[in-house]
Amino acid sequence: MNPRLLIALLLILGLFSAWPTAATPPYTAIIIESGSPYFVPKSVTVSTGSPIQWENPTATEHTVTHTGCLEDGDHCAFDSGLMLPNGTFTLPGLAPGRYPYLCRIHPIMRGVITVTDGPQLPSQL
Ligand SMILES: [Cu+2]
Repeated sequence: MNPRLLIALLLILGLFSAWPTAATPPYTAIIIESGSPYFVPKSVTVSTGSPIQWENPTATEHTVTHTGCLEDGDHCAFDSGLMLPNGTFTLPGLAPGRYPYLCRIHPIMRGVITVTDGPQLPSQL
């Protein structure tokens, strides 16, 4: 093989393997843990319309419930219902705003989602 062609191929392969989006899931992942801080990361910032997925690798059932769901009226932005062990809950996206949430079963488990109305800045990644 032509050595220049070989070098070009290797460069192209290197570029693709280093492409940051290739191995990144198309959503922000939050892992549930049995100990503090329970939601990892506890605080996330995403741009509007960007999906978020919670994963429950614990041996216990949990919920991901917007605090607005605990009040009267229609301030409930999201409520996972019971998340079984190894279950996941995915939100397709949220309107801009700040969304504190908790686990209905263990209210000590709390996190917060901040949704911005623009593209995510590198400093927030
Ligand atoms: Cu819980």
